[in-house]
Amino acid sequence: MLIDIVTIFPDFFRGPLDYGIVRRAREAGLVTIAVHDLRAFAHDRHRTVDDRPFGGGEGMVLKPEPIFECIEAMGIAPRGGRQAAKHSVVLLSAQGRKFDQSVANELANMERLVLICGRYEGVDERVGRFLADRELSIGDYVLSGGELGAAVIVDCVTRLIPGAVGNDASTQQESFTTSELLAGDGPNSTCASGGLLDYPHYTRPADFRGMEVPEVLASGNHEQIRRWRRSTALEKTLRNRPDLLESVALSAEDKELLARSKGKQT
Ligand code: 9D3
Repeated sequence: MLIDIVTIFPDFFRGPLDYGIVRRAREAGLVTIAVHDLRAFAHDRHRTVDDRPFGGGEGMVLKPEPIFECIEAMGIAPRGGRQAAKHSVVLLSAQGRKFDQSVANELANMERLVLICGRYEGVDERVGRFLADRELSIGDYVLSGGELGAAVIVDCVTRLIPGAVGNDASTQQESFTTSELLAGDGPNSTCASGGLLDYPHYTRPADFRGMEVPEVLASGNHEQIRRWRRSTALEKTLRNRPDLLESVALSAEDKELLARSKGKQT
């Protein structure tokens, strides 16, 4: 997969994409990340990429010409042929649809993905309407620009490329993996899955400054461990993300475990 990032801060991406799974995926040739300096597509002496908003108001707006010309210079399919070519052009903006794991799955099927980073007060609307295929936000908070969003999307999408993560099963069972993808591995698996938050993890020492690991985990009783993990995953989801419980199919055992934990809530 080829990922192109269009930004006025190309140096921003020295670092965040050079670690862990993304680094290994790049080294293995599973993904190539090309960072493009938008200012290279400005025409004037001052390499201007922004201008004042029509209609007045605060701040500056990224001009359309450098962005259109940058994408046109990259050999991206025209909008009509994007689906067939498996190319996708994404504008990162605070006004976009919210990025989530199902959007990540769609983007991971592309052969080429272009991420345009917004800056200043915004991007000329014609970029979103006539050049990009979609406009994405990474969440309901105000960032200074799209660069962090692009880094988030690169990380999330790269780890979905087959071979990028050592153990294929582990990507399939993470929190937030959509339930469709979990067909064949129902909510009774030992890993928290199917849209619940993950269960708590512990490693040695068994007693750290008097903070003890739950006894059941050292019991060797795999059925009890499975029930404890499912129960704690349900509890944690109820406490931190009750919205997730609404779109998850709970088994009879889940309902029993939840009812029991609701009785002794801390
Ligand atoms: C007056 C309204 N502005 C807030 C000060 C709107 C605004 C403009 C530009 C808000 C944010 C930005 C810059 N943000 C992004 O480009 C951005 C973003 C975000 O702010 N939140 C979540 N995801 C993203 S992706 C790009």
